[in-house]
Amino acid sequence: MTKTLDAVIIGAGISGMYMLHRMRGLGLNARVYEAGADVGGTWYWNRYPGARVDIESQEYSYSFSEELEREWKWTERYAAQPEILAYLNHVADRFDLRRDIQFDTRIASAAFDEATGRWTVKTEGGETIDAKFVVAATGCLSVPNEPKFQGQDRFKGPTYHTGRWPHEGVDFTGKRVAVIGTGSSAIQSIPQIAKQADKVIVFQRTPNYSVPAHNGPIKPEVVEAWLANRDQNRQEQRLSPAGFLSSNANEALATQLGDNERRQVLEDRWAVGGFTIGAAFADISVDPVANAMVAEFAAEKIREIVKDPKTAEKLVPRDYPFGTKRLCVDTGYYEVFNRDNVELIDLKETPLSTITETGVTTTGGDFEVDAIVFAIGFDAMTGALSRIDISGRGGQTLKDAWAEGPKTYLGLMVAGFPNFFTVTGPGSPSVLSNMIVSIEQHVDWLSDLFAFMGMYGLATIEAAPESQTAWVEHVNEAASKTLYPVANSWYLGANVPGKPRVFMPYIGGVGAYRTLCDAVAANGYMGFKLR
Ligand code: N01
Repeated sequence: MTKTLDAVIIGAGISGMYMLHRMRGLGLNARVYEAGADVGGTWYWNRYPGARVDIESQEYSYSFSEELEREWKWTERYAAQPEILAYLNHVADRFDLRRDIQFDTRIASAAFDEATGRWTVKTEGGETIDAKFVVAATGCLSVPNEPKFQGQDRFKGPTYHTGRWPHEGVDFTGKRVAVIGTGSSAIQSIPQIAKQADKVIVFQRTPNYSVPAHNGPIKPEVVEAWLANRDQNRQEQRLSPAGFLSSNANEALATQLGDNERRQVLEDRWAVGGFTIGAAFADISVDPVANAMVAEFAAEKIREIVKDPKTAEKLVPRDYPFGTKRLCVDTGYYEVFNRDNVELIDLKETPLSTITETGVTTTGGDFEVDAIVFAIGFDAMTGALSRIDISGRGGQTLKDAWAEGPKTYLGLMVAGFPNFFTVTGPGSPSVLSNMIVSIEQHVDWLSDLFAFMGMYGLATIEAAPESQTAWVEHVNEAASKTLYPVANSWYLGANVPGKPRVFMPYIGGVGAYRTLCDAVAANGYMGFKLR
């Protein structure tokens, strides 16, 4: 039997939960379909040891309900995964969301019917839903990169992916553990695993820049100051470059400061910790000279912390500018290499050749281990959507439409796919920002749109192909003015073999992007076709 709804929302993470709440407020009959067994999205799946947010807790939360914000008490400067998941469960309870969320249900396909102007959505379990709107709240980093190492199936011990960590946790006591990858997930988990395991061997293909979190209990004065000025803080977040204020963006140019002055700025920010260093100067991400100054400072810090000079040199990034791969925020990452039970293998020097029954073999030797942790990241930004069979006008599939890389108008809609929306889709600030701020902006914008369509009795909205083309050009042009495209990052799909090399997020800034989206809406949804 076909279920009829106003809207299907795919995913019960931070986006899907809020979208459901807003749709209910509009009187729409919406239902969320979620592959996992509970709410939380990213924070439901990523349970690896050490997982925590790297934006300060008071900033990384919903802003739509002041009561919610005032009643929830964060305990740490950077909340750990269990606390964030508890928060999201609290939100689900507080707003009674679960009665409209169907868990353990993966969406298999969504097809637009041109005759009716509606979508037919199918679940993997065989249910069919007829809906006016489909909102993909599928997340930017929700599909783990599949390990594809030669010989991996031979390995006799357990293997884990940081993005799909067992709910019951893993006890590494007495074990020798291989960790493959050195991105944020690895950098957070390695210090924790090393506390427990007998031996940890880190297999690094590309070193990452990481800055200390200086995590600790959240300071009462920080919370008080945030809440005392709550409305203004939230508004400033929404209009800021990256959706959070604690980065404390500096307008000064690194190249115009004297050596001592520049050094002082960097030292101060290193001492504060977190992303502040990424915002130390306005020219870091556009001027190679300024960038090299910050990169050199970071390299000095690595050499200061890591006692063995050979290991330190291996940990210093060399082949991409500072911050053009997502900056990591750590608790004791470089320090972990001073432990006797941690060894670093540089896969650029000695590439990984195979996984064997008992461990990992590189061109430099065999490493026997009891367990392997794959911290190899995600098929980012497009991975979740490319795994659903989505077809729009004329039966065109999203896969085909995006064969050369994702194309959207404002990261919100794809030409030829009416009434199909992507929350924090490619072409929006998304992963270059505080995700919750960007999620709320998209969901609020969509809610206003749904209200508008309801008021005027409109059946469909779609992106005009020419607005999409212009937007894609603008997104590319914005990226090309920065150093970001130089790095082989997941922002460009470079971590997934065969993925088109396209800079996917919009780098123009959260505030500028919001202003633009608001102007589009105020001008009768300029660039969209409404019927
Ligand atoms: O994944 P990654 P992640 N052989 O893609 C290596 C967010 N996040 O899960 O750089 C050997 O960054 C790969 O090497 P290389 C955050 O946005 C947030 O750590 O491709 N190595 C790299 O070192 C983050 O950026 C938080 O050469 C292989 C690593 O695996 C994003 O999620 C916490 C390999 C993958 O790093 C992804 O982070 C965690 C291979 N075949 C994550 N394939 C917080 O907010 C890949 N690698 C705290």
